[in-house]
Amino acid sequence: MSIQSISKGPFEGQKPGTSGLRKKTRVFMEPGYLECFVQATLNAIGGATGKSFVIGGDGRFFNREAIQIILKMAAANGASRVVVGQGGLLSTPAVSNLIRQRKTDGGFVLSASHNPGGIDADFGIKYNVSNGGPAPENITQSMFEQTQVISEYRIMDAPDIDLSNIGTTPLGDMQIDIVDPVVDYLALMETLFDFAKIRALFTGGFTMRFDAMHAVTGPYATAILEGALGAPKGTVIHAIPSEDFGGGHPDPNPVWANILMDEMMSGTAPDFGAASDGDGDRNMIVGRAAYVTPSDSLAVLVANAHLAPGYKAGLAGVARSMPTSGASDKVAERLGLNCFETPTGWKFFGNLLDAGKVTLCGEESAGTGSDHVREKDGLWAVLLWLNILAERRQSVAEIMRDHWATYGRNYYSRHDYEAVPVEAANALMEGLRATLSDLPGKTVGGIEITSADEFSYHDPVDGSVSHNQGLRIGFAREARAVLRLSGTGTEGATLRVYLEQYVPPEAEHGLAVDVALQQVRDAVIEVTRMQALIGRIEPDVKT
Ligand code: VG1
Ligand code: CO
Repeated sequence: MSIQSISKGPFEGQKPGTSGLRKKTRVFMEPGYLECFVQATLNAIGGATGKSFVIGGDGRFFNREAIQIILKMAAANGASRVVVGQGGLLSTPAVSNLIRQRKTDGGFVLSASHNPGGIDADFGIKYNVSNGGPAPENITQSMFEQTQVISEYRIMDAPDIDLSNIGTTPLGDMQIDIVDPVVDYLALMETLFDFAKIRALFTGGFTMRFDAMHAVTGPYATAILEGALGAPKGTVIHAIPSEDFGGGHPDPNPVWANILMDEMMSGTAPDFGAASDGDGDRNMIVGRAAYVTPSDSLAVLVANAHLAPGYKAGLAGVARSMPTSGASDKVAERLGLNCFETPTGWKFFGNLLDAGKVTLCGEESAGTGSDHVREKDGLWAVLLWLNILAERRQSVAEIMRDHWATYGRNYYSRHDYEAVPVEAANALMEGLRATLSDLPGKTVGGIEITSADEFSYHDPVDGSVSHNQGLRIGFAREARAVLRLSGTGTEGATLRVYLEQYVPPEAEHGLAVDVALQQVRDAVIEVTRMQALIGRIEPDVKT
């Protein structure tokens, strides 16, 4: 075994986006591409000498090969220890937990999350720091700078490491700990939730379907729901992770999780349904004939978290990403909790969580989490819902009705326009940006615009500022629209339009979401000149 220095790089475009570097799988498979990004990351953190890392991925195509490469590079760069999931599998929240529990210097997550997998689909890599959370912007920025100047990488010339057995194995001077992906995560969940009570709920005949979408949560959900909590076999479907997610799109929303949705809307629906994404950090919650929009789910969790043992002392506060609806703000206001609005992406919650300013965080994109790790956590959200259902003994639909009657309802939907030509998407955003200051006071599509700006975030903990985090338009009567371009896509641009209309507790809460949002949608289409600039007004996906 020898350490080799290979001349390679730089590669263009290795700029981490909302959640790490995501590209077509074939791009990652180009000789030296992954290697240069990993070396740039190690260079950006001041080298790997004596350091320890966690490595795991969601099992998609190229996961195994990528893990072998990173292990050999870590060894060649002088790392002392790497913790890796058996078979190379770890969910994103499990990586976060292991970094924290085993006090490693950081970790690598191999995933493109909710993007499809396969040789002609997507792959991704993300670096997390010692608090268990995604690298903050100053680090992703220096990683990007390193990718632009890199000229060689170091790798151990060694045979592949067998990751199939739990235990410890050396690679040169580095120690590799191969761990069960589920055990430590399950132990953490047991400290937060009343497993006996949830078990009793299932014993009492409560029924559930969890769609793992052929992705990484399969083994976790099976062990926790069907194992520790005693739910009947078959509660978890699509439970075996596959390299291409069964040919599907592991995105837990009503469009891509349509098999689960169809069952939940049918006459034979179980009491509760949930799904998670490729890497296990997102969640979809759906009751019998009652889809819960992620922003509402966050609000319900904030209002009810004290019912679970891990949160019985109450919450320090709540943070949501800017495009997430204000439903959680309404709860925070009434409960007197700290309330923060951050840019899209979990990396912005890290400082608030570390400083103890917030306990729960959430994003409209089906991400919810707490201070138990520094990532969003799909199964955690499902277990918190189960704990609440076990305490309240009401249906999901009843809980939602009560919630809206108490706090009002934030009708909400996100409209995605996918694979828009980059120039067209930029033209639309530029055009809107240029008119922002003229908009307040105008009436468009029958509603008056009261504010319009581009969101900048001032981190209250470290004072850093992040500009260009989305264009927002406020309307009279608590309606709002937000526009931004996705930072996780791999093809063209994805335009995200977030629509929201608040109605107070005494108002009608049973409108179809599209109907409630019609006015604000029409206003956005008009004000952005959408038809003229991108050639369409119908989105590809509504969540
Ligand atoms: C999307 C979501 C964002 C989420 C990010 C990563 O980003 O909107 O809320 O944090 O994906 O989630 P963007 O830039 O495409 O809008 V995951 O589960 O893909 O790690
Ligand atoms: Co994800």
